[in-house]
Amino acid sequence: MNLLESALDLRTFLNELRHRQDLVDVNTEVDANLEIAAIVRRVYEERLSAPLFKNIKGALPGACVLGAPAGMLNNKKYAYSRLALHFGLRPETTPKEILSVIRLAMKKEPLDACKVRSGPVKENIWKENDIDLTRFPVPLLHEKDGGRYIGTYGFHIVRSPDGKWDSWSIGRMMMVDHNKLTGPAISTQHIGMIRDMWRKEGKATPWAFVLGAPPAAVAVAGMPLPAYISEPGYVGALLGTPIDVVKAETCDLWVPANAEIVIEGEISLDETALEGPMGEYHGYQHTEGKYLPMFHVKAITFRNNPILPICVAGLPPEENHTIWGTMISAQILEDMQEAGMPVDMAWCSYEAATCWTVLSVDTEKLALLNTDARSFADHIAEIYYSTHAGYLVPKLLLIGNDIDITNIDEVVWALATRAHPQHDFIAYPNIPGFPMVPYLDAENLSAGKGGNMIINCLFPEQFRNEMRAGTASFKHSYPPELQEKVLRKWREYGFSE
Ligand SMILES: Cc1cc2nc3c(=O)[nH]c(=O)nc-3n(C[C@H](O)[C@H](O)[C@H](O)COP(=O)(O)O)c2cc1C
Ligand SMILES: [Mn+2]
Repeated sequence: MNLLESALDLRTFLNELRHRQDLVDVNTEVDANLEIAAIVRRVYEERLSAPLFKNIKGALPGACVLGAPAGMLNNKKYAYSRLALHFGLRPETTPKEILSVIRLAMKKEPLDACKVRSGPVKENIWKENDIDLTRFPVPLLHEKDGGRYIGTYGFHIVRSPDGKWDSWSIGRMMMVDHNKLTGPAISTQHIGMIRDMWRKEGKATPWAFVLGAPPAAVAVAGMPLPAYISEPGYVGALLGTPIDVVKAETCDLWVPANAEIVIEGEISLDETALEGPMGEYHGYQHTEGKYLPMFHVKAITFRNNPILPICVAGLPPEENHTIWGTMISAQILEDMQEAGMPVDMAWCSYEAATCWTVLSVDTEKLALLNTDARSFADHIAEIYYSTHAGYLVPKLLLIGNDIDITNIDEVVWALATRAHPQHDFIAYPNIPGFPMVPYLDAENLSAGKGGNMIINCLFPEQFRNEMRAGTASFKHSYPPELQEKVLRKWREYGFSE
């Protein structure tokens, strides 16, 4: 097992998956026009091994596409193994352990990327007339998408004009033509904040976009770390070793040396292009596109036989849930504990498509606050929605820590049986929220708010660290000796496991 190296290098990551029989090398010819995406969709939905497409109709010879880089597995024990490998963690790692590792890095000093002179990403360099995005196997992901997306699992690199803040962030990139792209740069996301700084100076934003970066770097680029924190330094701290970077060809940005493909250029000052629609993280396919910033390509560098990783967004679980949801959960848990809240776990249930977060409330600590449901919810709302991470996820469930909030069955049970319809569903219509949430109406969208809600699933007794009723279950309704006996004799009774 080569765990740390897998977090640092996509090709090592793939070899490790292959070794575990969690990679399917697809040598049959496939079409980037919908066929690849349909296969990847089925892989997510059936929780199968990641496909590596090696024979793509009409593409640059040797170019490959990797699907479902952080998809889930059916096998319960290894369900999170592909996600865990992004951080160099063993296949049995649980969500709680993943969050601990991510949070530990927040307490460490940043370890800045290491500037090196060259690397595999410079094996091929296209400039000026050589630039042609269409030579890559840029997939059409859903029948009703407004264009082909080269970037669904890649990250933007931008730097503040004063040079103090390097931002790495995942964002989708649609191909406009052979040397232009378009995609979101929302002004509450860091790419948008930094672009606004450049625009204030009347300048286009120097920009690079990285595909096939070290898996840990991709995961961190999908993490809502607070503003002014540079993701590259954080990834270094997370892995205990810096990421090697090389200088871009056309601007003073530094890009991962072993990336598969780097597209560089600038984000236009005010030029736009029609982007989308695209099947999205919440599971819906909108029908209208939007005018979003134009990205001009000035150079492309790539490895021999480049691998393009993709996420085919839609119904969970895909990377908008397994990566984005997990990274958001880690940041929210940190923010809640920093604010002194009695919260021992946070989890964006993948099944809720990154539209709700569950907080596990430590009822022993809750009782010390001597509070009630409404005051507690109001206090949590004030903290949660004001954070960069909490702002992204509109619904928040509060559940006592007798429940394992990473187990969706238990969460549904608590939601259905503990939240009182008259006073536990508390809307916060005046707190601003993320505009991509699918149930927002036109009025909400123009006001930038209206979609936020806390659902209190704590019984009133839990505010005194008491319980309304015991649980009727194998674990709770029988003496431990009897449970042991039953487990010991399980096969003797005639069950196979
Ligand atoms: C697969 C995937 C796709 C994503 N696509 C987008 C996107 O298109 N637009 C966006 O604003 N955020 C997108 N995100 C979420 C951002 O990457 C995330 O909010 C991150 O925190 C942004 O970086 P920042 O906090 O430095 O702004 C995506 C995340 C993942 C994992
Ligand atoms: Mn950031």
